[in-house]
Amino acid sequence: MTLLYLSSPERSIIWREIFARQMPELTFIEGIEALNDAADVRYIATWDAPPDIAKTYPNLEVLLSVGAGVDQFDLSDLPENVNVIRMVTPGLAQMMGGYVTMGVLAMHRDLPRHAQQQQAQKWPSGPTVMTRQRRVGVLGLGLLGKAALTALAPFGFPLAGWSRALKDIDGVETFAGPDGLADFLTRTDILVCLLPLTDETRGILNADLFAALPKGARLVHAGRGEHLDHDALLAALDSGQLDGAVLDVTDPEPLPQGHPFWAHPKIILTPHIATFTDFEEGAICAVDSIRRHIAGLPIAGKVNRSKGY
Ligand code: NDP
Ligand code: OXD
Repeated sequence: MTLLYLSSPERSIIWREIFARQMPELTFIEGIEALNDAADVRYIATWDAPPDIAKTYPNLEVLLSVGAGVDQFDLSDLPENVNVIRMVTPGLAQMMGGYVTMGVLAMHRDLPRHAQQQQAQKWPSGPTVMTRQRRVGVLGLGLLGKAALTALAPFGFPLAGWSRALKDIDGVETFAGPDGLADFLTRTDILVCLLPLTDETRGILNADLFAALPKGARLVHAGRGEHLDHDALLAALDSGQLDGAVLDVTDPEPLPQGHPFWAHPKIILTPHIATFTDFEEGAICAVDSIRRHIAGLPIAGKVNRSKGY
């Protein structure tokens, strides 16, 4: 029973040790060069799937993403019997809660404008908006969307969320599906995107969506770069339809030199750091997922292949 590990050497120091301790029956192989027989491989842990995965690893049972997303995999390229599993760890959720809180508060308190004023050595104050007057809406109510809402709860923003299937979350107004999107957007002053990237969500942050938000709304985007139409965001910021954006993800990453987002006065850009899979938590999650797979038990991070997340 072999796990083929194809990720960074820093992560492998921790993973190797945890697998040796918690799953000694499994052979941990780091790198394709170290592999004697590809037919031994039952599990692969990686960010990018190796080419020709189905043909090369005929006995593969589980493809583990070392991150929270799986959009980097071509799911159509994998045999149906291969389970795709992503990281679901407490640290991922906790850190994202902190990032979204930071982004929402930065937008709520007009941080980009204050930063500009500091540069200009100016001290004017703007109108004060109370949190109860600023409605926050989260696109995506999975592990990370829910964590964001939990982190935001103490501040007093009216909260809402949108997902594919309707959810019941204490203190949160919920909306679902394409039919629920317009009503969700109409009541949202700060929009947070924590959707997975799928064929249905690619390009969702576009001119139509921005036009459906109240004038002067703001965006906090920590999903995937391909959710966002860059030109539409720039146009919405120029026209005042949107009044600010915090972006943790872009397409491509990093942006090319000279891209308008780098120096835009209304954009705060961070380099895909909203959250991170702690190596130790990731290894523990991987061991647990493999154990559950072997035992035929439900697995928290198991991807629904037809939905794509
Ligand atoms: P989950 O799979 O747990 O949750 C996804 C949520 O999105 C679910 O609530 C789902 O609805 C909803 N959703 C998916 N498709 C649609 C759709 N077509 N219409 C409406 N709702 C939809 O994902 P996580 O919360 O763990 O992660 C979300 C994303 O965050 C990742 O896929 C990745 O893109 C991003 N991410 C960003 C990081 C960063 O550092 N910036 C790090 C890690 C992840 P339902 O519940 O009804 O199925
Ligand atoms: C992830 C990410 O999916 O870093 O883990 O975005």
